[in-house]
Amino acid sequence: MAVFVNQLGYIPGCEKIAVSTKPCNFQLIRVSDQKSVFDGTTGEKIYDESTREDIYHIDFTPVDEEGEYYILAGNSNKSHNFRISEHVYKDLIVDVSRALYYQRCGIELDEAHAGIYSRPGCHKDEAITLEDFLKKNPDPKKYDMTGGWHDAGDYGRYSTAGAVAVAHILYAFDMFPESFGYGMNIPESGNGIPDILNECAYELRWLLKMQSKDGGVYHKLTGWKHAEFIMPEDDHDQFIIYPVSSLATADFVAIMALASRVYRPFMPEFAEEMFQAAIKSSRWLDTHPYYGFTNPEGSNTGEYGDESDLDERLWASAEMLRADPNNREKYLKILASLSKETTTKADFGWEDVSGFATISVLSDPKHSSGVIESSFKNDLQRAAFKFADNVKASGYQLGLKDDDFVWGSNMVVANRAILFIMAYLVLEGPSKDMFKRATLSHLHYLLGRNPLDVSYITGAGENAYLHPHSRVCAADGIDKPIPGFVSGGPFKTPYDEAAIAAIPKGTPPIKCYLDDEGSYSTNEITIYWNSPLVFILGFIHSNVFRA
Ligand code: 9MR
Ligand code: ZN
Repeated sequence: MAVFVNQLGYIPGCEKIAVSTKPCNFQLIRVSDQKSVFDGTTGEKIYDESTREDIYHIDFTPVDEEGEYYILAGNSNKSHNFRISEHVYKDLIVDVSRALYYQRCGIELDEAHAGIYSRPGCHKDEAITLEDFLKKNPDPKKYDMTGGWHDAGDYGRYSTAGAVAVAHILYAFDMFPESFGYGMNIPESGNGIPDILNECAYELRWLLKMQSKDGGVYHKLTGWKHAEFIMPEDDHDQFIIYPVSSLATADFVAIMALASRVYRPFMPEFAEEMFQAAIKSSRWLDTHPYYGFTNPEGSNTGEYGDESDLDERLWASAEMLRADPNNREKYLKILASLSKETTTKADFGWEDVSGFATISVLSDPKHSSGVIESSFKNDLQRAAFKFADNVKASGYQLGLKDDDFVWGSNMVVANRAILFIMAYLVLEGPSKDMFKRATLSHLHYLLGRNPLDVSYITGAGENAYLHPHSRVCAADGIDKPIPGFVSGGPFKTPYDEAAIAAIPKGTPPIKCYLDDEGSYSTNEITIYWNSPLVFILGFIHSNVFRA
């Protein structure tokens, strides 16, 4: 039998549940003196659909005393050690934020900030356009496109992915500013600006370079193929500027508009530059239809294709409405018409960004409970209750069904939590508490209370995964992975050779995971799998969570 816990631990005053695979008596043992401070019996048998197994809850909610503990189930089965503490996720929010610093491209990560993971600046060579690349133009125009965060385990940089990663973070900062007082020990630390904004500014400055002269935004900046498993400073493949897409342009408008209002009090000139950039690209959107993106034949870097740009345009109009009060009528009209289109208004990933419009509209202090607001609120309510039903039916208290275990399912987990947070903040009534519990249960899953007993965040917990698919982590010669990286997690139809070979056919989706650096489809890292954690932890450390 086995007992699964959140390996970092639990917050006093909140529900505390571990999952046992067998019914049993249990004791909660305090590590300092090995004394049992609480005991009991597992609850009723629960059939968990995701594993096709019966599981049992070990509920020790009444214990609020700060300390380090483990669960002794039966007479000999120990869980991992974990803490009960007000501060149990304090280091985690710093680590998941700082992980982005380690993704910085084009700048040396010096020892003072990066410690054992220091490395020289990378990808400083100039880039050329796809057209020149394909024509093999002997004298192509060269562009300085340095900067930004490496997207993931690869060294590409992609506009839509970057915008989404920054969005999770800036909305968190906007809504829960009191949670972001922490220093991150990055080069800008101590400049009087919250470090989380310093870090995001690094990505935003690069995104500004992705805007073309006429306002359209280039979809991505990558090599023709992914680099081998080498350090980024050793990768001198030609970087290519791929064409403009309306997806990238609309996301760009949204993120620049959002950033302009968030940065205004801290960096007014930068905020103004972003505001002007948003206006320019917003005009481009007015006069251009959908432009998608597909990889040219033979290129294998990320695609981030998307058949509809309505959700991106919805988000852009919601943010322009807030950033540009002089043109309120214009954006209100666009928002009203787009909000009637079919989008979920409840997701926060690179493909479906419509949930960001929901956050934008419903977190606006000036929002007026008008017709548009109600439509956003209704969609939020519908989605949140639907996923809450999944939580109730799940032994692991998870709002995911088999089909949700897509490539990067841990983002689905995290984004469900964001939806529950929004429901908690916006909806009134007796379900509020349930949404708060569901938020925490998704964090518990990511930190080890799952059927694989693994913490999906490097360095967080006794059994944290060790082998992220990350070129840097694989090539740096250091055993210990950089802390704070969220793994993509189980994928119902593993795609890479390592995972296909290791995971038997018929394995339930929630267990289709391999902690192997070759497993890019179940164990990669990306900036936008980390960023939702900043939102969730920002909420947990906020005044509203404590209220
Ligand atoms: O996160 C993306 C996932 O949703 C897609 O299913 C997958 C395949 O298209 O691509 C993922 O994004 C990858 C990107 O294309 C390139 N950098 C690494 C990303 C994470 O695997
Ligand atoms: Zn680089």
